[in-house]
Amino acid sequence: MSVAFTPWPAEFAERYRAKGYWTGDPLTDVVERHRGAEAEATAILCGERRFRYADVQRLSDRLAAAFQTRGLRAGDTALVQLPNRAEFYIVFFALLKCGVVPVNALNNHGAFELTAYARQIEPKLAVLAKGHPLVAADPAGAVAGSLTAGLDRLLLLGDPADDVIGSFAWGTGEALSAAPDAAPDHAVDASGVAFFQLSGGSTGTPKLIPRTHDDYLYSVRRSAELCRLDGGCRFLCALPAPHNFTLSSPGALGVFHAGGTVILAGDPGPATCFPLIERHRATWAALVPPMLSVWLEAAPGSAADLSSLEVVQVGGAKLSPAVAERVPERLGCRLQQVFGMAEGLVNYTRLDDDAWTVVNTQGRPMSPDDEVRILDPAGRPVSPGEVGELWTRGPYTFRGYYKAEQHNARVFDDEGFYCSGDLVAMAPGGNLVVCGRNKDQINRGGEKIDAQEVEDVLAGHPAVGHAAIVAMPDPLMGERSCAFVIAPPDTRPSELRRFLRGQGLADFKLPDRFVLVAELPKTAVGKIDKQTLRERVRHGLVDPIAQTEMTAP
Ligand code: AMP
Ligand code: DBH
Repeated sequence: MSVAFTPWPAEFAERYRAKGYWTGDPLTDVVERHRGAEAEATAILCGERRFRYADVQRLSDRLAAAFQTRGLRAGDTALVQLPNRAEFYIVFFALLKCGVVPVNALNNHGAFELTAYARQIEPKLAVLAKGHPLVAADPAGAVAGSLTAGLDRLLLLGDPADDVIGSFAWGTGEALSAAPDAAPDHAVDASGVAFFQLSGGSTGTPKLIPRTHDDYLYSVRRSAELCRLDGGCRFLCALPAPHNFTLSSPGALGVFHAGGTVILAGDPGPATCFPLIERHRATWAALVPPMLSVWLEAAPGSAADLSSLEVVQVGGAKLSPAVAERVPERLGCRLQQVFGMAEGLVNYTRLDDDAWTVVNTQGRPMSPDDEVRILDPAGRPVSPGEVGELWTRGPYTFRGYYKAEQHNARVFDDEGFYCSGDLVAMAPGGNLVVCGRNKDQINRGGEKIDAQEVEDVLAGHPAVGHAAIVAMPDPLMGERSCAFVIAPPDTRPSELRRFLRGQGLADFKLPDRFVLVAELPKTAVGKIDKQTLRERVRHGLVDPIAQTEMTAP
């Protein structure tokens, strides 16, 4: 049994294998390759706990065997939501080793997002931390009922413990049992789906991205090589661990591949991260632009010794050149810009690029076989330097969202190129500059908000006639979200916010600002004219009858 996905056409698969991109190794190879003396090196630092490569191997083997004992089989799926703890990787590798395909939800996703993912994958297993709101709300097993009828195994992770396996318990309270030397019994097909990555989305329904062992392992290996990682790398993982950036660009998996150490941070703020950098002599960190700005403000007055930092990577949203310029002086290290997507294509500025390129561009594709087209609305290539829509295909760019035929028909062309919805221009040297976006999405400091998804939930409120959500420029976050809502003038924005929260929507998706309006502008064909709304927001104009309220940042 395996999970269905849209494969690459045979001639592409053959080429990617012939060129050595796809090796047929499972994604767990990033830890399995470290044997003998190498396996004694520190793979993960998590609070006061240290895990060698040998520990990660043994623990994920035992956990995988325990999953199999409980009846989980290759081709089953799992829904996982864990904080930045070593157990995240141990669970991830354990699932891969028995062919169970996970969705790793971000820790700030709510019941709304989890339910939407569960509906699509119909998981047999959910792995959550003890005290998770879904579990706390209904300990008697309603997680199964609220997520999906097919869920019959719930694994809960307790407090950090010396005995990692012992810190897990089944939802029934039964301890997880696994023999000390247990190992899974399953041969992995590397051309099949390893796990689902999450898309930021722009169509109302969260989309899942099937990533194969072959394609993801290539993206990890190539990223680690491009970033020149070696066993001395100590990577501070401060953004959510499952995010494509921190997982694979080169992220924790790239660091594992190179034999380095992943230092886990519970949050990306300087108060948490600076002491960790000093204590563990961290050499690399990955940040989104707003957090980089916070670090740049905090660094000069901080007593922490940040001198071990060699590279700070920034991605997820557009970094302004003015902020980028300050990195070497304030943090005493190099900057690398990373423009990636969970769908595949990742662009990096190179470590030896000139200062102009590093400050002003979002880098270039990592693979010689990444194909990029920048097209005008008529589908014609734009001239160099002109802005157009980014289309791409390549050895680690997917060929279709999971169970989304209609949407796939819209975002892929006949040749298998995927339209990312980003507006980019090609700078000298083949580097891309992100200039905007052609998708109905708000990028709130790297966190993507699907406008239609929030509009649909909002429309469920009895007082709301219609809602349209657009981006609102913000000096720190880049963008925040502004909801124009047709509702009676006495509607309280705080009530709308409470309603959205009550629907289990992730907090970062709650509109930062509500504007109540009598009607919404329409385009000539009668669609809501978001361009006009964006103009209104940009010029600080709101409808005369509008009621607005700002939320605290
Ligand atoms: P996701 O679909 O959630 O993986 O988000 C990928 C999207 O994030 C890209 O298509 C871009 O819109 C945006 N993005 C990622 N990195 C950057 C960057 N360095 N600069 C500008 N936008 C970025
Ligand atoms: O925003 C992203 O999705 C992203 C950013 C940087 C990404 O997927 C990546 C690097 O791989």
